[in-house]
Amino acid sequence: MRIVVLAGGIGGARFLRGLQQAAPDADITVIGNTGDDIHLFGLKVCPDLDTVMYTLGGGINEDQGWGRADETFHLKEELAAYGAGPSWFGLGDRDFATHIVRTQMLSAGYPLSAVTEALCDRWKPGVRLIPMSDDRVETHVAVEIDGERKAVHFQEYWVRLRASVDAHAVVPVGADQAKPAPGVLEAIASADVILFPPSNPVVSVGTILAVPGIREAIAEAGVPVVGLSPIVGDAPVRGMADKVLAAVGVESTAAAVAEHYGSGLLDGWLVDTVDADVVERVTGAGIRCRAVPLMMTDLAATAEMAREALTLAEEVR
Ligand code: GDP
Ligand code: FO1
Ligand code: CA
Repeated sequence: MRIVVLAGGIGGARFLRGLQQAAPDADITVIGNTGDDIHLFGLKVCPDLDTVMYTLGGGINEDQGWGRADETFHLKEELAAYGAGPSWFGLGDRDFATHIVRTQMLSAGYPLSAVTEALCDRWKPGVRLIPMSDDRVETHVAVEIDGERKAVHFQEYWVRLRASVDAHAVVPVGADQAKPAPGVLEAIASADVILFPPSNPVVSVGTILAVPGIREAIAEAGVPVVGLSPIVGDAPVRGMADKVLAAVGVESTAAAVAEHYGSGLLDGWLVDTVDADVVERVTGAGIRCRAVPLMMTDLAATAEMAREALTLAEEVR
């Protein structure tokens, strides 16, 4: 079975571990979000690609969900001693090596998709990880600070500001000009099932869908498209997804997120058991819906979520 997953960082990566356990023989292609990417200290940092790569490759900091296990921060301290910022983004020594190798390869002319494949040669994540695009896409967030309206990089909004101010708009800068990376449209066209893990619907899955051709390819693939809600009990399980959902006029409920994707894209939607009351509403919107436990507390629970998603896919096929 060929499975395509559109993934952000932590939510996407943790779900993928469960999917690998639930479907050990499946051929899994992950289309990764690169809208979170940022250039720091002359280096290209791809947080969501790295989170997937490290999580599936056994190098992730499990408590944090991002960055490397057993990490140190000597380089960051030395940079700070020179007054070289930003200091609000925690790049560790081990992690730095990834960004150095990536930047070196990009400078030599390799596209990001080829670089990602080379990095994965080390980590062996057990999936094919492809960035959504080789072209530069950067999510910016329009905010108002001290009465002044300005746009900040998504990482600045998320990490430095901790989404403490309202987001007026979320713009994937460059997405309209970006082309899907080699292999993306081919993977979608030959998929048996397409999954939206519990990833951020706006800045992760939404950004991937903003690359011209990807949404269309999914809608035209003619195979089941099933998503799992990242919103449980009217709030994100982790992070501040409610802030970016509000920016696009979507309330933070499992039902509203399903309707935001829409029946033109989604065939099936899993909500948590605490949201069982919305099953009827989602079904009424033309999306087959079921309530099952959706908390990725451990691998067994996550694998069960993946099994439920694949079962729902069979029902809508
Ligand atoms: P990010 O790039 O690190 O922000 O990660 P993603 O975009 O892949 O996923 C973030 C989303 O995952 C957040 O909106 C969380 O609400 C959601 N999430 C995290 N853990 C869980 C969980 O255990 N269950 C569910 N249903 N959603 C989760
Ligand atoms: N998230 C944080 O909250 N603080 C950090 O300092 C931070 C550093 C960081 C470094 C590398 C990396 O791959 C990810 C990192 N993240 C950090 C996570 C990440 O940037 C965000 O949580 C997601 O992009 C939000 O979707
Ligand atoms: Ca992310």
